Amino acid sequence: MRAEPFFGPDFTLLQRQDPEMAQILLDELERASGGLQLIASENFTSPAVMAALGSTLTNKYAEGYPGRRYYGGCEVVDRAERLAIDRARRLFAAEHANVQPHSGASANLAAYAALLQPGDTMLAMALPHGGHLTHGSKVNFSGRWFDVVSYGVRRDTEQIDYDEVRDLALRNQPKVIVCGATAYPRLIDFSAFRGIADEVGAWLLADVAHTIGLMAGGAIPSAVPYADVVTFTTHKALRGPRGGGILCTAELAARVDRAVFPFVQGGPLMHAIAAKAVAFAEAAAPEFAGYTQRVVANAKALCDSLAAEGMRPVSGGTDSHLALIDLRAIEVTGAEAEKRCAAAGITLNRNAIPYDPEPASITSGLRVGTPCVTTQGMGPEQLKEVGTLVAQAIRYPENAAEVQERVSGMVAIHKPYLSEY
Ligand code: DSN
Repeated sequence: MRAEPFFGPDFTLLQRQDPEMAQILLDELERASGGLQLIASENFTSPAVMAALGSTLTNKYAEGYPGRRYYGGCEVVDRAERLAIDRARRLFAAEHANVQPHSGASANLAAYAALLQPGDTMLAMALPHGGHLTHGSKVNFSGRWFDVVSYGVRRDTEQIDYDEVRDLALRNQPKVIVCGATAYPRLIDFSAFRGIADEVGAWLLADVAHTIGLMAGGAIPSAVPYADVVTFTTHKALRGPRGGGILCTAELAARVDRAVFPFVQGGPLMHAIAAKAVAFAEAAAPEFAGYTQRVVANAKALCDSLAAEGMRPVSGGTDSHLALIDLRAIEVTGAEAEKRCAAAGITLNRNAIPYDPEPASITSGLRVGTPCVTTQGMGPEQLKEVGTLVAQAIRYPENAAEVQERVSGMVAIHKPYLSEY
C-alpha cells in the first residue's frame, strides 16, 4: 500500500488520532487502486495537488477578491488566488477568470445569475440527451427559475442538430444559449453555436466541465474564443482538485465576479484555489498535451473494443474522453450492467442514451471514460483489453471472480497515483 504520497506526511498522525476515519481513507484508496476506474468525470490528482488541498489555507476566511477582502490577514492567500487567476487566464487564453466556484453546478448558478433574471428564457441541451441537471432540468433550480427550451440530438445520427438549435433559438429568442454536455461523445461546434447566438442576440455560455482538460492540453478545440462565458470543473480530465471555475470576456468580468461573490457564494475555499493553481501549472506543462491526446486515443480504443463485443457506441464513436454505450442489443439494462461490472472490480456508471425507453434510474446505457486509466499509464492496447473485460463482466456475471482477477492483474502494473507523468 503506497499511502504516504497521497495523504501527506501527517497521515500517521490521523491514524493515531482517528483510526476509524483513517481506515475509511485507506479503504477508499484500496477500492480506487484495486479496480478499473472508468467514470468519465473522475481522475487521480497529483500528490502536489493533494498537498495544496491538505494545507493551512483551509483555515483562512477570505470573502471578497484579492486586494478587496472583508477579512484581515488575507495578504498571503491573495497571492494564491492571484496566481490561480493568472495561470487560468494564460492556460485558456481567457480575458478573465474566476477561480472561486466550489463546483461546476455553482459555476453555472453564478453564470446564470450574471446573465439572466428569473423567468428569462434559456436554450440548453436536455439532460436525457447528454446535458446536465443545471441545464434546465425540472428537478434543478435552473428548470424552476428560468423558462427553459431544450434541444437534443437527432434520432438518426445521435448528434446535435444545429438546424434544430437555430430554429428553436429563432422561435424562442433566448437570452442565453448553453452548449456543453456530460454524456455527449462528439465534438461540439462552438463556432456554430456562436453564429446562432449572434443571430438572436443571445449570450453564449459553454459549460465545458467535462472537456476543459482536453482543451487545456490542445487535444480538442477550445470553447474560449467563441463563448461569452465558459464554466468548468477542475477535477475531471484537467486532473485538479474537486472544484469549479468561470472564464469570461473582460466585458462580463465584473458581472461574473459579483455573481460568484456575494450573490451565490460566501467565503472561498482557499486551499482548493491553491490546489487549482497547482493543477493549472501542471496542465500548462508540455507533458499534459500528450496526456490529453492519450485520453482521446484510449477512449477511441475502448469504444472500438466495446463495439467489437456487440455493444453499440451511441453516435458511432467518440472524439473525446468518453463513450456512451447502448446495451439494448445484448438485453441488459444500464443498472444491471453497472452492478455486474462492480462485481468484477470495474467502476463505471449507467447512463441514459438518447430516446431511452428506460427510466433514468435504470437506463439502457453505460458511460465509460478514460481520464483515470490514462493517468495510470495505460495505452490503446490495454484499453482494448479493458473493453473485453467490461464485455465479459456484463455478459457472464457468473465469471465475475475470474474477470476481477484479470482486472487486479492490470491495475497492479498500472499504479493509480503518479508522482510524475
Ligand atoms: N456529475 C458529473 C458527471 O459525472 O458527469 C457532471 O456534473
